[in-house]
Amino acid sequence: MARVVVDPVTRIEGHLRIEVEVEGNKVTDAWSSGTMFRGIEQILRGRDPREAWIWAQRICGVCTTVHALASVRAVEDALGIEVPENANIVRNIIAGTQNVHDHIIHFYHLHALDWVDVTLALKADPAKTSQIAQSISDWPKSSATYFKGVQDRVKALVASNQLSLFSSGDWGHPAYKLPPEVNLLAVAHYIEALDVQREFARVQAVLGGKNPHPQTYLVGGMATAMDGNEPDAVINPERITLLNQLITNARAFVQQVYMPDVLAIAGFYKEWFQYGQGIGNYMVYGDYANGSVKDPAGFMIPRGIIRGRDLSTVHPLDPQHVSEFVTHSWYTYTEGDLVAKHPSQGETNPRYSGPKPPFEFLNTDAKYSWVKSPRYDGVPMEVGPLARTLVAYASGDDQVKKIVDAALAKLSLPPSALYSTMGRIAARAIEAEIMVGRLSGWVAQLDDNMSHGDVVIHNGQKWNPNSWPKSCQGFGFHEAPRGSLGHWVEIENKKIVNYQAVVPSTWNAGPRDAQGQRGAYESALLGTPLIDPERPLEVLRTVHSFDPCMACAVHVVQANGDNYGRKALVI
Ligand code: NFE
Ligand code: MG
Repeated sequence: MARVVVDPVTRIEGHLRIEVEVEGNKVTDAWSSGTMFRGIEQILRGRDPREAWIWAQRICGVCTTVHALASVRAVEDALGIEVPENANIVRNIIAGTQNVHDHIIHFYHLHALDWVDVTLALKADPAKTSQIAQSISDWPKSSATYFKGVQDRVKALVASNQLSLFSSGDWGHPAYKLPPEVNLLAVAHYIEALDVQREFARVQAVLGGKNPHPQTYLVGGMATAMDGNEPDAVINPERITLLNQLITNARAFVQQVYMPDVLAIAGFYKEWFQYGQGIGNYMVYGDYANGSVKDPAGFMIPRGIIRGRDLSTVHPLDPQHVSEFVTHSWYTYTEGDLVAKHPSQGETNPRYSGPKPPFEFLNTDAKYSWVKSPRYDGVPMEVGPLARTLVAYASGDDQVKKIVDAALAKLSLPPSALYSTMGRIAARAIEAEIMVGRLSGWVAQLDDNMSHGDVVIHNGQKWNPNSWPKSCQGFGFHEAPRGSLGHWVEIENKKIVNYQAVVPSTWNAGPRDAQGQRGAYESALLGTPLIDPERPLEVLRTVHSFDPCMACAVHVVQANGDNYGRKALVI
């Protein structure tokens, strides 16, 4: 039996350590540890709730805007504020753009290299790559000359001996299975995706002033002035044209590159539709309201829970049933560390007792992570694009069903294949395709409202704190790229007295709870095959399939020179 330590896990946001026990080339147990503490919940205490979103948004620079949205919604919920339709639409466009942007980055820049061996791209025949590309898509950049050009760029990079971001890959690992030509195709699209994500982020620059961290939120609406006759308004006919153009370009990339690439690569790794199954419970708050965020019936992404992989029933969800354990996390609760607390009563009292330099194993019988352990009715849940796809599929969403069934048919797989590492990757592409399609509808709605003179975008009714109750509590939520996000705020005498964020990566990356139940990463890693425990590429495949964000999950790391560059320590 060997203990394999991967620390830090790279190609994620933030700092994550994974320890696995390996027996007979299979993972027999796993522990997930968030190794950074941020403390934004503490920073929010004592502040004016109207500015909470500015601080909360800094929880993360990858899912950037999502915490601003959850935060304004929490404060609006506490103060009983409904936002105008236009504000809701602009929020949907910003959030939907974030979703698609994030999924493209995840597949190409954070995850692809677990499946794509860049060095093999050098051995490809560009003419054959061109044939493959044209057989799976009508994306115009697909000539042999184009792929030869990409190959030459990679050759020059290798010859320069400055591999930069490609320098510490597991190149040559026997778990890589793509033919050289498909590797070249993926490398070409890796490079193209850099431009695509930069261009698409301009939607946020238009509507939010900048990316990351758009600056146009307000409690009660948005600060994005709409005026059909005003060249200086944030939203005017010229901007509508620009938004449509940016969305059209991104949609072409998702449909003609991202989705075909996912299907092509997945076809070579079909066994990964069995590995990485995980907990089997899926939770979705739901989001993208057509009207009020208080009415889940109108959500584009339906709310609900699936238990034990049973798609015959979507269980109702009530955020009151969420709680967090700190039994195995570096925090203490006033009532002791065996209880779970609802976030409205939540506490963040850090007390580190983990490994000391230069090296110690995690003490997995005690506390071993900065991430808390969220539970629903005491049960661990997986959140994210796969959870959303499954809940929508089981709820009978026609569009989701159609795209999922088409993808499964192409790969000759049953729906149960979705409960897997590759299922998470496929679900993300499916979600991106649906979302990028919805974006133009919201822009059209905005344009239509503007042309009818409906330009109200803020409800300032309760802007004056003297109109607030002496004390109140609120819950704000969002389906962020990585899953269900909740912010809970308590306001007293016009100030925040408690603030708790329970974030998608908190759900997925959390450690065991008081009952010893594993978190989502920990469960998904069980049974993962490892060809070579010294190079645990397969562990990364499953962990990366969740798109970890530890900055979010634990909402200042001790920079120890040794810790840069992923390493696997086998003992
Ligand atoms: Ni920092 Fe995030 C998303 C949130 S956490 S990336 O998506 O909320 O998982
Ligand atoms: Mg928290």
